[in-house]
Amino acid sequence: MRSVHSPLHTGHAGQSELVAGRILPGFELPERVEIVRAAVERAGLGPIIAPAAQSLDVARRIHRPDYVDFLGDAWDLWVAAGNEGPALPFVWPTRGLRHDLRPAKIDALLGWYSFDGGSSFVAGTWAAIESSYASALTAADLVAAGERAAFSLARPPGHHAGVRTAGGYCYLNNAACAAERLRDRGAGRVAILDVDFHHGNGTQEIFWERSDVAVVNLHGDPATEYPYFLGAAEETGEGPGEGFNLNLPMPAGTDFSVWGAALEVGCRRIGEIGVDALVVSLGVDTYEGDPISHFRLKTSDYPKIGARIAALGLPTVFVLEGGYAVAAIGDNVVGVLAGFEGA
Ligand code: 6XA
Ligand code: ZN
Repeated sequence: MRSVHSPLHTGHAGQSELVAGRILPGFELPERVEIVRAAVERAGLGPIIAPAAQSLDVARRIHRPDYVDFLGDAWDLWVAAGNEGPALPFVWPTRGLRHDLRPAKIDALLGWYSFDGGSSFVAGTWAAIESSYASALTAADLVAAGERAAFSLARPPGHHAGVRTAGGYCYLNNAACAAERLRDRGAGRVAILDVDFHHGNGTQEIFWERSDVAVVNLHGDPATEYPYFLGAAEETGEGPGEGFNLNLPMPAGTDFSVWGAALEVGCRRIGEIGVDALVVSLGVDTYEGDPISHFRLKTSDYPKIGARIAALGLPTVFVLEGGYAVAAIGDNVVGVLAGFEGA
């Protein structure tokens, strides 16, 4: 399969995040994608191509247009206000505060357009966001044009990004945009299968009331795991989307014997719904060695995931999400993709 990749992600570096009471360098590093790229090359998975230039039209339908504009403007506004380091929010319009007045100042806009402090901006952030988005749409176009599968080998990730909020290292929801693109190109219904350790709260929010994009999430139980405030089993969608959102939360310590059974449930559900194409939010922070997550999958489990996904028999777009055990991220991601191709 072809992988879509742009070097522009490297400008999104030097972000900070608040971890256990300290501002630390972010976990979501450029080397993550560089290591996956090297592993794709080493495994001979197929050509690595550049993304085609893409308009922001799909992003503006998936997200609020003013949010997309903000992402493009945030760094310049931050610098114009006299700041130098990473742009981080520090105040949010949560319960008890007003949400009906869009603020004027960048310090407040950062909180207005985010749900946590995990998505800071540096000089190269917007170019990286655009390149990750373009990679996902290009991969979707390859699949819409008849390829069995394609891989968006890009960062920043996207599955936490909601209709109007950044968070959890995410800005534009690349997987949601890929699904929308597949719909635009003729798929009647699409499924998104999110196998990242963390619940894809943004993806769930975006498609909550839609039946044309079904969302299946396997993740750490939000009672104890980030993002905490979405992802319970009882959340099944609303209105026309009722029954098209499936959450399969699992406790910390889950290994492949349990996780693989949940994947089976998720895949069967996708089969019952009946879809024309699949987008996989491919996070490998389910790995036993991941520094911020709490499942116990082994490197030898990842090819089995790819093989099970292949058995769905669907045109498939893989979009990279999380995974922070950098020494293993290449083998784990390529394990899924090679397991898919070998099935
Ligand atoms: C909170 C943890 C962010 C999780 C990001 C992630 N600092 N999401 O991997 O899938
Ligand atoms: Zn994750």
